[in-house]
Amino acid sequence: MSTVDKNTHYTIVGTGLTGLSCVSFFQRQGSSDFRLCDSRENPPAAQKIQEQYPDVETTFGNLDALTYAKGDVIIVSPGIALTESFIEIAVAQGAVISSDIELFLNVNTKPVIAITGSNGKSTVTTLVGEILSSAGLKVAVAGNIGLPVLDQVASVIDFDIFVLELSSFQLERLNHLNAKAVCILNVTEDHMDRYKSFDDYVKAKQVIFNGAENIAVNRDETLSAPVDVMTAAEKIISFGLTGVHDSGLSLKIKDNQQAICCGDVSLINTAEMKLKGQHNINNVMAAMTLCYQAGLSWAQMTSAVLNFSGLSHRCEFAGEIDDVTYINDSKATNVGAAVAAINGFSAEPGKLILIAGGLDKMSDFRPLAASVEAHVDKVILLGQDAGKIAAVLPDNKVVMVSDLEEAIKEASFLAAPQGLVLFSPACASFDMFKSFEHRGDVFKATVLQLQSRNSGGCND
Ligand code: UMA
Ligand code: ADP
Repeated sequence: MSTVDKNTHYTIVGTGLTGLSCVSFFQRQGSSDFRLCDSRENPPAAQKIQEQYPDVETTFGNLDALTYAKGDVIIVSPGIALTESFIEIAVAQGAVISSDIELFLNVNTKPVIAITGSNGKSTVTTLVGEILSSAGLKVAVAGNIGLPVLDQVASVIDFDIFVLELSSFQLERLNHLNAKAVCILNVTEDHMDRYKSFDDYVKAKQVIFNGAENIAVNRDETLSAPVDVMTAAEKIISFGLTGVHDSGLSLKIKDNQQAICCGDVSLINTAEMKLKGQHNINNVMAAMTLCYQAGLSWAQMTSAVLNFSGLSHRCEFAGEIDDVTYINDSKATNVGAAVAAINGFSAEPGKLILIAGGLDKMSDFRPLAASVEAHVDKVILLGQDAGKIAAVLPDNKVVMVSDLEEAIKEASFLAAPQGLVLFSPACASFDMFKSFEHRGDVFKATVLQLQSRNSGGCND
């Protein structure tokens, strides 16, 4: 891979995973014409930076006084809004905004498959990686999934293809991605604390289409398609639980079994999939379409799809107690994800207890109310913004609790035999937990404790 531009001065903003991956990348490239900044006085990684990169120039705290020459590049981590005053000041002085993804694109010569959407990104990204690997390709999976792409460039030297999960924050600071195949899985409200309007959020996602060779469009989601009417139809293959597309995937009944089909050819019997829920059938179709557009045949994909059991904290089985199944969907940090999980299980009336709540991201909870009305018996609410969810639900369906332990205990009292307790919070976790993973781990551990207590174990 070629080097970074040696004639440009770079400012890396953010000392999280992204910022530090840029520092390592510059050092590997033998470039030292950069400084590392963070708008926090004492960012969590300060000591590590001092130890690992003692020679790197750093500025922590207010960044408004930094100066820039025309053409300097400011690499902004995704967690930082471009509306921050120190970025507007940099741009006014002639600095150009860039990102780790753009640095990667400047040096990358391999095909890229890129996935965005409000929900399902990590599931689809991982599955695309598994399908391509099972076909014998050397695959690097990276991006918003928690693996900065520049770190992957370092660790996966001999790769054939990149699979990138991209958030709206990462896309909003790119011009062209020029990917081999891309997909916007769906767009529902998320990160409304970062965007002026839903339209701005939609626009950020649409950047993924710029320069794309192939586009996979989800027929079930209106905001999955390019809004640019000039996009050539031959670039697009659609998939979906509804409708058909000549060369794309659809859902049909074949020999009395529901199957993912291309035309009339049955490819996957959905009952044989380890992934459960309607939304996951849609995710599988997205992953298969992208792999097809990257050059695989449908037949090459079946075993990887059937073997894929999904990721932790996404509609994950957490335990069974007294004939009631407990599902950990802690990754459902927005309303759209929780709605998909509730609808996806298609529980019989009276059988579904939902545990939700946490930190609201300025969401509209009314779509959740519609799903609750159709499928949920009782909603147990916890967390800082529980009251906002309760406000849109009928009083007789709501039980307020103060923590997750109490929520699970309450759910175990309320659940009917053969029922389902779904923990799908529709909110961020940071009011009570370190992360969605921490929140999901607490849920699973508490379910296991209850299971062991009920079966006479001595876990207390
Ligand atoms: N921050 C400051 N000042 C700074 C730098 C950071 O206050 O100068 C704060 C940010 O507001 C943010 C936190 O520090 O709250 C960390 O932000 P960051 O961009 O530095 O985080 P990284 O560790 O670099 O992680 C980022 C992505 N984080 C975000 O987009 C917030 C990770 O996605 C991603 O996995 C990683 O890059 C590698 O690409 C996480 C995420 O939550 C999982 N993404 C959002 C989501 O999925 O909903 C978009
Ligand atoms: P992301 O990376 O976009 O957050 P994940 O694959 O981690 O997506 O799934 C997060 C949550 O979103 C899951 O817990 C599930 O409830 C929900 N979800 C998964 N796939 C979909 C989909 N296709 N449509 C709507 N919601 C989904």
